[in-house]
Amino acid sequence: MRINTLLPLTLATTLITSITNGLPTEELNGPSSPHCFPFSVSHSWKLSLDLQPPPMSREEWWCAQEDFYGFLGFSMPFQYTNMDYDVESISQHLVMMKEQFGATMFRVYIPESYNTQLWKNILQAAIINNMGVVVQVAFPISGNSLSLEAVLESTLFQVLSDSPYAAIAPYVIFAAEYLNEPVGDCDMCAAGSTGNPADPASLANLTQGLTNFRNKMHQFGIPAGISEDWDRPNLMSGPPNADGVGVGLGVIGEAVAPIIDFCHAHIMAYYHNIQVQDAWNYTASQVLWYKQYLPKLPLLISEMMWATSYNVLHAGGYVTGFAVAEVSVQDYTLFWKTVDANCKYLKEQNTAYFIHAWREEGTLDMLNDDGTVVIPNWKPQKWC
Ligand SMILES: *[C@@H]1O[C@H](CO)[C@@H](O)[C@H](O)[C@H]1NC(C)=O
Ligand SMILES: CC(=O)N[C@H]1CO[C@H](CO)[C@@H](O)[C@@H]1O
Repeated sequence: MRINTLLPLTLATTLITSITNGLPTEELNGPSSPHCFPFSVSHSWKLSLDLQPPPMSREEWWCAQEDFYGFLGFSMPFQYTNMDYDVESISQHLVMMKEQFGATMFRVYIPESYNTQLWKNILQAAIINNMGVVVQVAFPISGNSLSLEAVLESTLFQVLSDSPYAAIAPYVIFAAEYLNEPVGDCDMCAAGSTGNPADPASLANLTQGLTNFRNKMHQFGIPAGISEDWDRPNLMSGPPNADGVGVGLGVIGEAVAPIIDFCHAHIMAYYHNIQVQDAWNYTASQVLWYKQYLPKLPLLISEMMWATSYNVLHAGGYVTGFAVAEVSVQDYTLFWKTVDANCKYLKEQNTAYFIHAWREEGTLDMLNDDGTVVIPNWKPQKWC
């Protein structure tokens, strides 16, 4: 535990006393400061329903980067659901994530509702449940009509600059992702291009759009970057080695690395023809790849998944046919429990993760159609 020297002396003294008195270990395995969001053990460290920002800087409010390891929560899709984003509905999901899994944050995935109300409702539900949020401006996938994406940005900027949520939002929003797999899905590929995201016009679109978005988010104090799979040899990563893993940064990786504040990585053994018993080795090796080639960027696994059965939308393995990866409830459970069992490794590597996904992604979902969850009675470790 790091004792924050900025703490009031009395509090620091109490802490030291508690440590020497031998507090239960769960108190020692907590955030580096007992007063920080969203992992605080202090009940007074809460987002305020009156929408007043906390009386401190954003930097003092959020937990230190060293606390961001292990399980954070779920990717929460807002896809296909223009009706399903009222505060009550979002909040019910958040309550389940918190109570059943111990989630402290959620990640907004593909918010397919193009209005300020969506952002306001997400913020309101997060405040009610005292959770941190990663937002994302992502749509369309695999298309280059970017008018909808522009609306997502402008509605978000409007809420951040001029709404009842403007002041508190940077204390709720941890980070902002520009698009979702923009390279893999070729979201910024120039109209009429060959569909190769490394083409000069397409790459210029990506770096320009990302730079503009990041500059704007910095006005609100919020870090920005992309959420992407860097295991794309010759694009994000360099030429492949004998195992097919890209070595070093590729042409797009080189261009993007200097203009992002974090690495939100998609580490997806599921899509790489890897069997479930080998999936952790791939995952752990990828974590090392990010640490080696992007050492200065905070690392968070924003997308990682397994499937409970064949999933026509997300085939996994060879996309042309059935998933090579074994898919069943048992495999899904084994995958996630193995990730959790390696919490100490994730701590050593200062790497946190979201489970992808909560809902709307077919057999990747934790939430079943009947409202139960695929892995009951399981709280993945936040502290280890
Ligand atoms: C993955 O497995 C190989 C072969 O057993 C081993 O040498 C390597 O250290 C493992 N990587 C990680 C990150 O665990
Ligand atoms: C959104 C965006 O920046 N689109 C540009 C992508 O690149 C093409 C070709 O250079 C431009 O015509 C688009 O305006």
